[in-house]
Amino acid sequence: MENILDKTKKLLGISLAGAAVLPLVASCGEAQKEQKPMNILFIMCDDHSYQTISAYDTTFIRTPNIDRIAADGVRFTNSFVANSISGPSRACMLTGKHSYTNGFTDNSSSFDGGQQTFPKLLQNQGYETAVIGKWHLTSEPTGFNHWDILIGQGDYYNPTFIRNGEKVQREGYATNVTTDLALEWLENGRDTSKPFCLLLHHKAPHRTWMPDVCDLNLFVDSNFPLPETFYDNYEGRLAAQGQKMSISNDMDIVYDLKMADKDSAIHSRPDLEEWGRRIYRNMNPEQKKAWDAHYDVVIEKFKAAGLTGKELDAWKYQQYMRDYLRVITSVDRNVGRVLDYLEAKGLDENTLVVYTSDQGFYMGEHGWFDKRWMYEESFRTPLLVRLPGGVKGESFEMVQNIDYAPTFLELAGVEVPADIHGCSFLPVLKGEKWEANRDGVYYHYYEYPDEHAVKRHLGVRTEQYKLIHFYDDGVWELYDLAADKHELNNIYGKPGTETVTAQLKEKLVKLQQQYGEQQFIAE
Ligand code: SGN
Ligand code: CA
Repeated sequence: MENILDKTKKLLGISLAGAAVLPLVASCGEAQKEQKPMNILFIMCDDHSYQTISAYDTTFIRTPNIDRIAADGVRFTNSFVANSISGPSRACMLTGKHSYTNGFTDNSSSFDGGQQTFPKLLQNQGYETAVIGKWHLTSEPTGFNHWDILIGQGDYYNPTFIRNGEKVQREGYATNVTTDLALEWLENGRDTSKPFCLLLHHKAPHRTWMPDVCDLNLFVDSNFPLPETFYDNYEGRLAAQGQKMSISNDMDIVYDLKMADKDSAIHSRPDLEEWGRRIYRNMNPEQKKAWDAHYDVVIEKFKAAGLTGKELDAWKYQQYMRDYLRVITSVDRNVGRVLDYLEAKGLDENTLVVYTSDQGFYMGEHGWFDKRWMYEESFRTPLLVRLPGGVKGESFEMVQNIDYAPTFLELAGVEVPADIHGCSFLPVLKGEKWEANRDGVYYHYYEYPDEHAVKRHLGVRTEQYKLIHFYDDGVWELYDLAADKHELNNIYGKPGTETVTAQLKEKLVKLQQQYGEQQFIAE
């Protein structure tokens, strides 16, 4: 992907081609009265990296359907999350508030559904609202006319959903089934006299990256180069030294990489191995047949090769990437089905379409899979937004997932409540100047101790710098993103950084005060 900071220099570089901005709020004037209200289609995947969307980066895969949203809308290059993990990220989006305020700080939390959310405010405005797919907030959804959600993380094959409180198991592959349910609701389920807001939230491509059977034979001959930082030694970064998300050391051969051979000759971590086999047992005979036809061949080759050391690392990386990209292929195909539906029904003319992920993901950078860190690959998240009549192009504004709620509200003509932390980026979509109400982007991750062993941290990012505080250990990190895009060189405490450090700490404290986070004021 191109250097973001080079691009940032071209700030405000949005193309104004086709920028006939529609009057969005039907409040005054004849023309506006005839304007149909805007629907909202909010598509989100789980763990989809911007590295694997060709509108961002063509290194790995082509995603022609997701790219349709970018081609007709805005690609946000500097799009960030507030807390890089599923439940917290979703809670930030629903409320427009940082984790400390919305109360959902890590995946063991339960969302307080009594609080203000954008679906509730849209409902009050006369919208028909629905959430279909992954929810992951423990408590039952509130503020939706219709909900049909996966249980917890959900399963890739034959998943059980909870439809308005009732469990229903559905045969098929999760991404297809979730899309079917969304199309069914759009076609027959909703009250067509009202504008709609549909949250279509896929489980894919979450671990363990299980492809649809029809995509198993894709990428078999592809060989992806290891990222430059694959063998990072984490020098100068204490927290990174203790993590457990390394492809070499923590990715399981059977559970993650599907080497569950029939004679059990391959052994892995017993608990994970058992989970891997259980997932397989959940498939129907037809699915198992297709699965075996593909993986049995890979398993035999893998056993015969007897790989160790760096050869084994490289094999794991290829296997991981192939499965991940197969899962993305299915996501892209299903995004295409939904966009086609909107076009066929003429709904594309008055539907805002958003494509995003609950956070970014590591494609082997620093040797990792997973997310959680404030480092770029997991702090950033894809964000493509198509506003009918809006501008097309790329925006370098630093937006965050707390901005989605106010954007949707402003679009719907709802006054944005003053307690929302985010800032509507609707002006950006309309090609207007954006006045964000923040001084840098604030981040706070809380989930420790837990799987992958990422220490709690908070920080601030500006266009050029990032300051991170691992507060339980009193450790600081500072990166100059212009000089060190891979964040390998922690310059905190180095001579010459005193002024910038003091400025960033001041910004951090200011942001904590602005967001009412009193808990961890930095020194
Ligand atoms: C599961 C995964 C983890 C992942 C978390 C959080 N393990 O616990 O690898 O980090 O979800 O992911 S697994 O063995 O169950 O796959 S999140 O995106 O839902 O927050
Ligand atoms: Ca996720």
